[in-house]
Amino acid sequence: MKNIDSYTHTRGESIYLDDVPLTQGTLFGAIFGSPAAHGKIKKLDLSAAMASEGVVRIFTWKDIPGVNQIGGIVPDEPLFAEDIVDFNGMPVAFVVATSVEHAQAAIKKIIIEIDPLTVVTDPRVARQNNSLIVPPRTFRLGDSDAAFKDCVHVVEGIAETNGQEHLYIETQGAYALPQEHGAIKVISSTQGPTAVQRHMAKVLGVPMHQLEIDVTRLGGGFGGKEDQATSWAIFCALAAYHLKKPVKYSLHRMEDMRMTGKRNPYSSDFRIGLDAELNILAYEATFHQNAGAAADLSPAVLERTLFHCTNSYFIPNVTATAYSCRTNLPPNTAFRGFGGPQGMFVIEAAIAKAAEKIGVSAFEIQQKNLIKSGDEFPYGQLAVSEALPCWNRSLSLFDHAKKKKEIEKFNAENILYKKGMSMMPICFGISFTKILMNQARALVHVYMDGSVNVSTGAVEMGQGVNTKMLQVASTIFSIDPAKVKMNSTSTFRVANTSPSAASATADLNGKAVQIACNNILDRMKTVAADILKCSATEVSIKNEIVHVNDAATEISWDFLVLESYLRRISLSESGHYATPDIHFDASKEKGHPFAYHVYGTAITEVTVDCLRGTYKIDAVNVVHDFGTTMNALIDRGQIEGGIVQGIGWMTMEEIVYDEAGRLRSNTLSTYKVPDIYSVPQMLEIDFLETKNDNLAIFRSKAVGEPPLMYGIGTFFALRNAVKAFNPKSSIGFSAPMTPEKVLMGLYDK
Ligand code: LUZ
Ligand code: MOS
Repeated sequence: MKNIDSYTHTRGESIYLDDVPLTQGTLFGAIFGSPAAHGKIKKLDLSAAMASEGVVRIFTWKDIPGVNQIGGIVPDEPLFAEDIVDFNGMPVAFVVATSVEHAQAAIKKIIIEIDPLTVVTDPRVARQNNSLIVPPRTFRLGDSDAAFKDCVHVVEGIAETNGQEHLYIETQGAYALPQEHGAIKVISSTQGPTAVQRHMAKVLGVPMHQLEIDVTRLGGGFGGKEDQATSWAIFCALAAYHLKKPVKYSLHRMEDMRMTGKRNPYSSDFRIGLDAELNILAYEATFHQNAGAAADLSPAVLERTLFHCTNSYFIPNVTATAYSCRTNLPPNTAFRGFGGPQGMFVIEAAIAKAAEKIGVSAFEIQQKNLIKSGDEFPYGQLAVSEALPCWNRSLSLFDHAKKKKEIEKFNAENILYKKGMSMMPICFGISFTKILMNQARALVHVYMDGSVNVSTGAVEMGQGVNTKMLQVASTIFSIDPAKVKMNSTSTFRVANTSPSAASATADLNGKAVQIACNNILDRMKTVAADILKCSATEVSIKNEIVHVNDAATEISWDFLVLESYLRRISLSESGHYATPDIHFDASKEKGHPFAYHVYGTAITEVTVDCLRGTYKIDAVNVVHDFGTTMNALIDRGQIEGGIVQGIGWMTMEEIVYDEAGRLRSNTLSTYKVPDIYSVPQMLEIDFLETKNDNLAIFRSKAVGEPPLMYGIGTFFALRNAVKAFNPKSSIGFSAPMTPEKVLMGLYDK
């Protein structure tokens, strides 16, 4: 089934925040962000801005009726700066005017004087200063200290990954519309409507029931709107609250890039130990996460780094410690993979470095140590592994041995071009690591004409979740998909939702839809049984026809729906789902946190131009564990997009803050993302149908985040090509592998 939005997307008819028709009297906001990354506000003069044309009012923290606090995990993040600013772009004042242009013009007239304080941008410096967001955490399996003594090969090093700009096509924004009795309706470009509602209620000092957050769809989220859509929505709501007028703010691209947090950069130390047969016996890693100025989601991101520190390998002795370091950058946040990719990069770097030292290829170490069913992850969960099936199938399907020979031949025959290849196995845990978040609800109405309306907590952000929700309802009822309509995501229809995140949205909300539909269906079957004088257990519906013991009857879906209504049977239901069997004890750092894992293997081939340092990606060939996909088109789209986004992070996307904490890569001319010319020339995805029982909706495994990590393979393929040109190159493990770094590596002495 096609994505239900494909037709309206193509025709430009899909409705995003900026497509919502404006209500008469709408005012427009703009944020004045701190020009300094750290300091004490000495003076804030709003008078010239207030006098500026079209300005209605300027809001600061003094206008907050409730609390000036939006921290989600740790209450350390003021909505507006009060006397201290701790990142460049930190909101100081919200100007509301009669037009966007007037609001933007007024911002330039605000005068601020700041006494500078020391700016820290390096997480290792922050750790030295003991400036941590939360206490460090350590995951342990076995005894790595003891195991290192038994190792024949011990290798250590440093691995670094930079941040990543989310670059959702639709920037952050919201539109607040005052309603009667003090209620406010907010159209928000958020992955987490309940997070917006909850923090807005606290800031405004009103009950949550006054606040409807309504989301039709987002033009992309990628984690950037899991927690960070909140402030913009509250600014609008705060102004609407005071002015009793609709207020809208959607950020200019450069404001968005400057003021919002990104993927957490990490700087990490590793030590890896192997025996003579290349078994990895011991692994130690210390992660320094650059959290930025506030906790935001960083503690949860940190946790997912630890959960993924051994990627797709079984290592019997592991000690992994993670520090969340407070710096003067915008608070960094969720980004597709959520700390997992940062952890997985480090173990891949450790394996690559060990291979070099030992004089084997990384391939051999990777293959030898793939996790098997029954092996224990460092956090105590036992694997139900598809690692080997994916790995082995990728070798045969894509003829790895032949490719390897071809590349060796090419490299022997060419001086100015070198090819490189890598293997990238992935293993990603599916569930929110915070157990309580693994719940969802859905509201299903069957109307008396047989049509169906479904609301869930899932936010459509281009990933196709609404198509999957619709498929669940039409499959359970066995009716034409055209009979089902998906509603927008509203906090007034579905309450207390978890954000659409963690790759778990289709699973959690899909199961809630399934439960709701099944409950309605059970009641309808009782009605059918009464009409047909049989038992309800004998009744089923197939393609809109009521069957008894698999034999078709004369009764249609439409007839049965109407008959149920006439008999005063409820045709509405709210389904609730909470993932069973997951648990985690943070005091021991052990448990069974994930419903299941997703596996896969990517083979990446690249060619480096050894004169220029430029490169092209010849192929990324993937065998991916889909379980049993419920929508191959959508899932393929997720894999393709994830791979390209991962490649962007690993190769060209380079976030640069200067020493003053100012973002230099603050526009699309200085921040390069993959375009059609930089995607792999070949991108093949093989659907491995895996049969192990799992908790995925219809056994169709989560697909949102896992493929991003295939992109890590490109870094190592490029590195291998550099080494083919200059075996003595000391090129390290610092992503992204930009052409500049490649060039330096090629000619490194
Ligand atoms: N968000 C979150 C996530 O709050 N918890 C998670 O475990 C998670 N994982 C991936 C992406 N977002
Ligand atoms: Mo996400 S990083 O699943 O919002």
